[in-house]
Amino acid sequence: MVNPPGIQFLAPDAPYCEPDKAKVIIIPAPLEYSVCYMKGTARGPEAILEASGQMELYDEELDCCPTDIGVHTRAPLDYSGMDHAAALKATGDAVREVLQRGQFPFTLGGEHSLSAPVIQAVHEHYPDLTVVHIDAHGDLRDTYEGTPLSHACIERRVVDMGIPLLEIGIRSFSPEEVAFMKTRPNVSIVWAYEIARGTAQIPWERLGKHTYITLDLDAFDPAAMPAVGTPEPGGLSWYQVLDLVREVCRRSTVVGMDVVELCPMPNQAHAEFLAARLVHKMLGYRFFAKQ
Ligand SMILES: [Mn+2]
Repeated sequence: MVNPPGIQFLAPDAPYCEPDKAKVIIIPAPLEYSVCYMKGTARGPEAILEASGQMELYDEELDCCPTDIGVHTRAPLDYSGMDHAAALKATGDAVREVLQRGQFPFTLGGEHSLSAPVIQAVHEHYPDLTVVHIDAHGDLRDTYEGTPLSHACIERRVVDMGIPLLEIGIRSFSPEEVAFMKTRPNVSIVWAYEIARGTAQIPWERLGKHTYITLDLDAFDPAAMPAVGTPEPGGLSWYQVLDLVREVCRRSTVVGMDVVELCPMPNQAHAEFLAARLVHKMLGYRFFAKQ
């Protein structure tokens, strides 16, 4: 690995681990190729890492410091000179390397298209994988703007891999996606309005032994998380998202996670702080909330 070291996730006095001793490897993936509306998600990982430096390490809900397990942030992936396909391959390879070393990959985006090669890499290690996709969008198009690699297609690629899919928080869905979803019993969708109205019946029985969580920050309501490329009204609250992640972690062994699509905005800081705290909470639930 020739990239210079980047910023570490968390405060300077956090108990960092050597790359080969850490349980978790944070992978900053500043990918930006197919974003269609607001640009700037390439700066997302760095903004999360910078905000994390201001964060307390104690989790009051779990009564522990989740990062005591050892969290190392590797150098950001360097996509310079790569086309989209090569950048996706490099991202998948980085995750593959982490898994081969027996560590837990947590990828920070960057645009959501990175999740397809990442999930492919995780699926190679865990063939019984289920994907939980928390997002405003279904991302189930076959192609978008002429490419199957788009952020709008990543869950379609997951279905192509034969992986069962549970989508939660969805509120922006195309007729093409509805038609597709209705033919696929392996795809379950929990709409945002069902969660907001308290009528959601989440089919947790769909989770297998191993689960991957991909979390697009536009799943949150734009009031809480305005710094995304395609904000949609009627999103989830902070505690609704936390409860979902905690429930997945209790019911299944989560073997990889990503948080994607932060698109930092000028003159505000709450979006990157939310994203940084979210990563911290997700690690806590993964490693300390197991029943
Ligand atoms: Mn989305």
